[in-house]
Amino acid sequence: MTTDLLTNAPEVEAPVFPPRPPRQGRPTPHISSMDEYKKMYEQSIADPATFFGKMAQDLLTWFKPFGKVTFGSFKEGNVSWFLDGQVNACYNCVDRHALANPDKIAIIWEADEPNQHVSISYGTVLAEVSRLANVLKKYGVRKGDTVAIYMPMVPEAVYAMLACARIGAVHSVVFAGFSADALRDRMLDAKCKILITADQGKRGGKTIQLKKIADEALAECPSVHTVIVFQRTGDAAVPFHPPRDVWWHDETMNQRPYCPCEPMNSEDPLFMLYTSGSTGKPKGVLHTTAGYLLGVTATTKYIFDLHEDDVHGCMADVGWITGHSYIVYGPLANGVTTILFESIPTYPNAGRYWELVDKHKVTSFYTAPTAIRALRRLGDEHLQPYNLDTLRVLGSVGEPINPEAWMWYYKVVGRERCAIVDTYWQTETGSIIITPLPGATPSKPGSATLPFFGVDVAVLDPQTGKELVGTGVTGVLAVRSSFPSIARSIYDNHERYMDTYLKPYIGYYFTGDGVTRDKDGYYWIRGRVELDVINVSGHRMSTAEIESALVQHAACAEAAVVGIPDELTGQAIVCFCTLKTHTAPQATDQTLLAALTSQVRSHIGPFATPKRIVVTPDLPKTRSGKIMRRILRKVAAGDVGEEDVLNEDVLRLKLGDLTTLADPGVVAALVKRVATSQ
Ligand code: 6R9
Repeated sequence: MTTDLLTNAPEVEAPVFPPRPPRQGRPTPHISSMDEYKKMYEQSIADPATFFGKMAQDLLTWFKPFGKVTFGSFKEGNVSWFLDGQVNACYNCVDRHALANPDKIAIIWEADEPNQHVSISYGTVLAEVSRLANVLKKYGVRKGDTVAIYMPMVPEAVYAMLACARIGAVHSVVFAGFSADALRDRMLDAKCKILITADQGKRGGKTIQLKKIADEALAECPSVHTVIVFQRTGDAAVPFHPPRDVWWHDETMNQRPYCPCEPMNSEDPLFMLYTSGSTGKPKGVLHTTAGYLLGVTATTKYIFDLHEDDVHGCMADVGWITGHSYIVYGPLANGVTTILFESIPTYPNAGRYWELVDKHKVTSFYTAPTAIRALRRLGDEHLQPYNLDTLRVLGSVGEPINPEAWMWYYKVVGRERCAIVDTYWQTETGSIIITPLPGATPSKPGSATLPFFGVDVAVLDPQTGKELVGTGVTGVLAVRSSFPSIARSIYDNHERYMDTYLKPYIGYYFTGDGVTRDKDGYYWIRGRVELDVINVSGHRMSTAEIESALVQHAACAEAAVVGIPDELTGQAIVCFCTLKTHTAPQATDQTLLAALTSQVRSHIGPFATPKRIVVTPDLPKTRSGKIMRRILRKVAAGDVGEEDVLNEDVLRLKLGDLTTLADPGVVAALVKRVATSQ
């Protein structure tokens, strides 16, 4: 394991911001003191069965009560919660609110163009979800089948997820920024027979050709027999191939607006979502029904401090886990109003988020550090015209938030009156696991602070796996015992689940992140400990995926990809490629560089666009042939200059031990290439 990210972890000294007292007329926070948090946290660890048993009864509606609250262990890989209970996620997110209060607004859809929005009641959501659920049944979808969803940010994307949940189908949402190849691989892996998509998507004034891309993917997915196409734009030129393709509007129009909910066992799968790991093949992380639902319901309630009339604005895309948990399942299970935002923070100008907050009276707002940094750079004047007074909680997710961005969020957006919640979690944890609680936790800019209820955090020595106890320690972040929303498996590959998460340190769930526990017991996430997973603007991807895209280009012999620090995007992608000999003269050819870039974009998606591609005669390798990414990362980040290579001692100081390099001359050549290529 590469652990140089963890060496020399700086002493963490930071200012402390106590929780803000509630303003006049605002609700008292659910958890309003550190003592209350500590008491509940201790209970949740000492007796999780009682703690979560009660919470599951209080927060969820059950068709049949559960028996044993928790069973299984990380050691065995058989974690399960709320055994033999029967529950339906859609019922909890829609029906129970629609039955009590059908006119209450469930979703506010803020369209790409700023003057368009639609408010949708819980009653309407129930009817629309039911109609689609009946369409799915008509096309043969049954409990346990997987349905692929490749949708833009429209309410129908949410209906599609909930319709699956309603009839017990397992949804597999593929982010609409993914390419045809990526969609194809995911549909094949999940053995999908149905795809729900749209003619086109709109984002930041641009049109995304979803159906065209889907058609390309479908050409190699013969098992998909039905494609339900929602008309977002109605463009007549969009390809449509009956009988495989059917229109959403034609089909739903003919269905009854009620469909009964399938009672699901607590441990039945609810959805799968692909995420990048250390190999090129994405893994379908599998979440089950009751545990996931309880995790997101509880975290949304306590971390965003939701109350009856709140409007929750999570700016993520439903194609990522943040959208699943904090746009769809978490807010709707709590019966509040959730915002679905189709656009981007800078369209038509950098005031878009704040206009949205003002217009819809958003009370909790959730975005990623990359957006916060970009908006901060564009200037405070974009906030001036708007009234942000309704805001109480501001959340951050996806990567560490640097203290400067935190302070800007706190002062300029929150006007020093809002709680900042830096929430740490992963696709695999299903819900937030380390976070402050508004009203209770004193914050430190840059720290995700303390664990949520039931999350028993450990810091391990990466080499020995021994627990590093006490304060002022840095190691890898692990969790000692299971909590309800932890993923149960990888779709059709339990062995990979065990190998990735549960076997590296027996008895623990391994997050893959480095962490420091400071003198006050606060956690500071330090990023991935392995260099093979990188995080660009909060999008997690594996270097192997990008490398495998590059080597599929006819000219590319070998590729090595690294992440380098980037002020705006957190990390940026730098690719090193060697060329097949017959193409070598084109090494700096702009057309070749453009072709390699588009190779990555078309295999993965535009969000994986490399910042830089360096064509080099050779890559640094160990004698056993392993590429030394550690060296590439430092060279790419500009840590080594041309003059440094002249002095062996300086080089050793900057790059570490180079004795395992098969050909030490490679470094000088590399540094030169990086300096001369743009
Ligand atoms: C929710 C989500 C997970 C990885 C995770 C970590 C990084 C997420 C963070 C954070 C520091 C935070 N990460 N939140 N790092 N502070 N508040 O992003 O899921 O896409 O699976 O990524 O993101 O490295 O391991 P996912």
